[in-house]
Amino acid sequence: MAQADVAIIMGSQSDWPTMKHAADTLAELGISFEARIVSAHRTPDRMYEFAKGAKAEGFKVIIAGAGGAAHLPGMTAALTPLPVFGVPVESRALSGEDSLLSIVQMPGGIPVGTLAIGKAGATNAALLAGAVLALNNSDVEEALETYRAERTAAVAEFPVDDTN
Ligand code: RP5
Repeated sequence: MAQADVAIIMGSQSDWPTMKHAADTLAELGISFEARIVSAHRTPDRMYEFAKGAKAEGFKVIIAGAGGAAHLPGMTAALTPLPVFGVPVESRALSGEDSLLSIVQMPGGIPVGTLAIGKAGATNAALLAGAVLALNNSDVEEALETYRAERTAAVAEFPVDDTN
């Protein structure tokens, strides 16, 4: 069984600077995770093995990030009953619009919960994973409440002049 509740998978090492935001957010919420590089087109056998075995390994949610012709989240979702959240990584050629459209346009029947391009998407994927886990875990529920309360408290009521 996996020691972690959430699997963060990504197509390439180059996705890590984006996907690290998901990892950091899960860590802040006290949620266990494991990050792996699993490419749909460079390591298809690894992808198949991972996705087929993810539930049996003990994972409860999968966060999948990929860029360009981003097949990884959809292919993974096709191979597992676990919820899959897709993060479009900002690509060099098309700034992530290609990634977004590749991930979000799943035909009806195999869902991928698709987030925003880049850092915001990676962060929110972790928060959504947390919301799923919180249904059966009061520690995560509390951590999510604290996360929101801290961000609410950090918003000043009035704007100030830029000091630069
Ligand atoms: C995708 O191709 C990866 O998810 C990555 O976003 C993109 C580019 O990969 P590299 O050429 O940087 O390895 O598979």
